[in-house]
Amino acid sequence: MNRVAPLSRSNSMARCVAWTSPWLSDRIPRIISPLLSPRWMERHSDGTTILMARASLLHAYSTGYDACMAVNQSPMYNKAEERYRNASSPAEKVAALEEMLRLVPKHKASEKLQAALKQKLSAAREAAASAHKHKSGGGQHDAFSVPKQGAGQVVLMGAANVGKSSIVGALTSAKVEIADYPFSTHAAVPGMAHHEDVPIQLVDMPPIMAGHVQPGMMGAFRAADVLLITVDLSAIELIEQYEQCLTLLASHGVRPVSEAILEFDEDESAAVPKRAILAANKLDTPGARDNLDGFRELTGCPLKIVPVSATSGEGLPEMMAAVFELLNVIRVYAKKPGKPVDKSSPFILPVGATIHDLAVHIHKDLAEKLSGARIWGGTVHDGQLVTATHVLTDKNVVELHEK
Ligand SMILES: Nc1nc2c(ncn2[C@@H]2O[C@H](COP(=O)(O)OP(=O)(O)OP(=O)(O)O)[C@@H](O)[C@H]2O)c(=O)[nH]1
Ligand SMILES: [Mg+2]
Repeated sequence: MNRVAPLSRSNSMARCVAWTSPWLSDRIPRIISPLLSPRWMERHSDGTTILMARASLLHAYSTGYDACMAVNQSPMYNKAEERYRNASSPAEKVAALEEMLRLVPKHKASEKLQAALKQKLSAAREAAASAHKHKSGGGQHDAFSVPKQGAGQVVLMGAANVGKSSIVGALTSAKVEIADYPFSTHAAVPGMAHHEDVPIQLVDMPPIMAGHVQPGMMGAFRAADVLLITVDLSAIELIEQYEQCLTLLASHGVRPVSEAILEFDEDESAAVPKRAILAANKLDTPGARDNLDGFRELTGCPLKIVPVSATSGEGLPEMMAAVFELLNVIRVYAKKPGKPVDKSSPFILPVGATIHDLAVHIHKDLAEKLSGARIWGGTVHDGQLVTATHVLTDKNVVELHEK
């Protein structure tokens, strides 16, 4: 292992990237040294180069180099980091940090990152212990917390009467309360919807009021994988409904974005990006399409807008497809050698997951015994033999091989 670039100026430590392309390895040190002040760069005997530098700079730089970003931390680590950023309790922070520490690559280059994680973990453990001591037993804080199921959790957010419960009712078998008077929903009501064969959890919520939510609701919005901000295309207050959601999120340090890949700010006090879609409901009502045009024009809403009608069902499949795309996950099917593929329940993994990640997901022991795999679908030849580091794509069929 040769160090390529020595430690230069001290810099706030951020993120590791690694790449194996010799082309990149030759050029990156030369191009980035003046730009990034790399903290550390190493070449490993397997051809991997590891660089640690400030995340924001690295991102700006690496946009021209897909290969570089593609191997930036593991997708499992990124998921855990996302859970950490969205944690609404010290206990959730502890769980996410433990996972991040387990998943961070154990290289010399990541020693600083490991140390920082350990420091955060011990602070979070202390906070969790003191929160436990002071817990009054009311459980109020968790009143709206719903255990996640399926490929991702989508929490509905919006003013009264916009049709949140109607959307959940149209897509799931959950017993939701639908009424033409406001505040008909009082609790979080989960239900399972589908995009093709992928189960996705929808959670109906009580309405938000200007600048105010019931205790615990904000925690549910933070914990969501995707927020479905819902507005009513027939309402005079259409724009206000949208702005109320934005204001509430902003006042709690949350910034909705329709991007599958989240870029967290190094500064932990900055607003946390949250994946969100805008569901413009009641498309079946008179004048709804004109109102939608006006809404787009006047708000310049940067979120992905999906026009839907919970009543007629129009737009709901497109909305679920948009949610699936934003969840940034893939589905893969497992197959035993000599047996037909089991398509009844796909495995859901983050985009960028490898054969090894799939094995870990199924069972830790399986990952240890893994020798490689045969895969079908996507860009590979049917039945192609691949190694554990092969990156999976949506709808791959995988036959794991043990040593
Ligand atoms: N025309 C039309 N009416 C709808 C649609 N979706 C919901 N509604 C009606 O709007 C009213 C409110 O619907 P809900 O689903 O209860 O609204 P909500 O957002 O859950 O309301 P709260 O629980 O009070 O926040 C009901 O009368 C629904 O039948 C739609 O797509 N088209
Ligand atoms: Mg409701």
